[in-house]
Amino acid sequence: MGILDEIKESIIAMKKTEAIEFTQKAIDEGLAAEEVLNKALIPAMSTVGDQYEEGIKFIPEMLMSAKAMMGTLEILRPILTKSGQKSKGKIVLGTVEGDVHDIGVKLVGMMLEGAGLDVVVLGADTSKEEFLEAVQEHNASILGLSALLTTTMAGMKEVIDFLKEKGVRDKVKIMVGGATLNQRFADEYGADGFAPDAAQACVLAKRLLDEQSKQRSPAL
Ligand code: B1M
Repeated sequence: MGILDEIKESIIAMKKTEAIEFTQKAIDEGLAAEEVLNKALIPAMSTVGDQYEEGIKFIPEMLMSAKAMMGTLEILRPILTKSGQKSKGKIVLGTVEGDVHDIGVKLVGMMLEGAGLDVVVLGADTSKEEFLEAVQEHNASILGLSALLTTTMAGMKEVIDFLKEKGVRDKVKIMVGGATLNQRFADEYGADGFAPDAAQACVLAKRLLDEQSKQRSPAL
């Protein structure tokens, strides 16, 4: 079995220590962090989700695999977050209220940091009031909302509507993402953009920052 399969299988098998060791080995052998992510870590979690649906895994097992995945992400963090660039702008990120999934949003945060943004990750189960407070406190250029459940994704619209009600919506760009989302929902909720994965989130954030700076200082 190749090293990427070893990582993937150890996450699926909920073996955190092994998963971390194999990830470190892969990096030491010269594999790119993105390759480890896209060919081992993300496919592992996708298999875990399938096994949950098939009744092979239950919530405690899904959680143990998630912990193994988080452990491997800590090995990749210094590589993914290294940017060497001056801050391009600030983004506040979090998963909406009622949703405990935070691996994706943390990963997106690491990649955005690596792309040169100043990132504040609020984590999972974040209320609309907490989002508003963080956007104002950090004077964020972008707010990023994540949701993994069909039952929680409408929470994004609640956050956006709340920001409108408080007069803050026009001061911040809003991007959304998460496995259950797509562009249609993003438009319906009134977001400025949707990204299907962390790499696309970096492209989108840069576009939104450009739009934001043009709006804040329009050409004379
Ligand atoms: Co949950 N879970 N889970 N779970 N879980 C899913 C999401 C599910 C698809 C599994 C399945 O049935 N196949 C399913 C949702 C079905 C649906 O609603 N359509 C599900 C369910 C049902 C549940 C519970 C309701 C189960 C229950 O209690 N009966 C429950 C929910 C509790 C709650 O939130 N209230 C639950 C609980 C859990 C655990 C706690 C055990 C654990 C989460 C641990 C944690 O996050 N700390 C867990 C896990 C691990 C999963 C799966 C297996 C993996 C999720 C993950 O971390 N993926 C997941 C199955 C799956 O996704 N296929 C599943 C890896 C991560 C890197 O990807 O988060 O998609 P992802 O993020 C991606 C993109 O989506 C995107 O970029 C990321 C990187 O590429 N992205 C953004 C994400 N946010 C973004 C934001 C952006 C841009 C892009 O801009 C701001």
